[in-house]
Amino acid sequence: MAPPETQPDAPSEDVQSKPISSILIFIAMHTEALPLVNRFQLTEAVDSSYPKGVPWVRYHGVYKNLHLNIVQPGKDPVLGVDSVGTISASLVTYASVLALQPDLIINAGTAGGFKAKGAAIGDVFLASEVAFHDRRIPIPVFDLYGVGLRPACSTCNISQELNLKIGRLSTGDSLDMSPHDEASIIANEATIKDMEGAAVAYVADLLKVPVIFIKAVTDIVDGDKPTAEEFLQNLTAVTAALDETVAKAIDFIAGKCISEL
Ligand code: FMC
Repeated sequence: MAPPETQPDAPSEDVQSKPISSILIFIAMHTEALPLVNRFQLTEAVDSSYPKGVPWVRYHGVYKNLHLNIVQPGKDPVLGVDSVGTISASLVTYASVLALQPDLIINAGTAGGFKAKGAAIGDVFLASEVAFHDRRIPIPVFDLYGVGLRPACSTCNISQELNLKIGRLSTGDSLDMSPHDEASIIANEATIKDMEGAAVAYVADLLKVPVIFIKAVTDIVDGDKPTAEEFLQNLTAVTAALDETVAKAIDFIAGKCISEL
């Protein structure tokens, strides 16, 4: 008789039902991370678990019995700006998961939102699924690989408790949106758009760690303001909303297991 069909990719029952004790929080920009670092009084790690010389930054501490690690890709060594985007996000997440073995990953950050799909400036979303919009490979099956659609860990209780909007997140390596990207984002049925989420999801899937995405809207992609201008204008205020929500989410998570999120 054939063995029963299993879902090898789903987290094991043990992981689902054991209290969460360690959370890895990946945040791309220092401005987004700083309020949380201060709120939880985290200290910067002098890290031997990362390769020597990388700009990656890790803050750590304990809050309500949870080991919290906020990791950032850090400043580009030549240009001195935050290393946003998918490549650094996946590298830092990969190295951090191997070193820290977290029970849960949270990717927190800002995002563009589509007003046609109900997003407004300052809204904080939980992503239901994530996908890429700039990996177009028009060959059967490779097309699906390029899109890389992955579900986030189920977060019905967090979204209810915190009253958060839910939507699909689409990721690409550009802040602006080309017509090609726009078509892919529409095909992805995305409500929000960022530059890291689907890359973090790829690593989380690879290493079998549940992941959730908390994204605050800094700019309206289908509005009439230039994205970069609107993003910079709203970054500080929206980061405060992100900080509040991530803090509430961590309070909610404390003492719970993955299946209770
Ligand atoms: N499109 C793509 N990314 C972003 C965005 C938008 N309209 N608004 N905010 C972001 C996020 C990205 O994930 C980056 O980390 C950063 O803010 C912009 O460089």
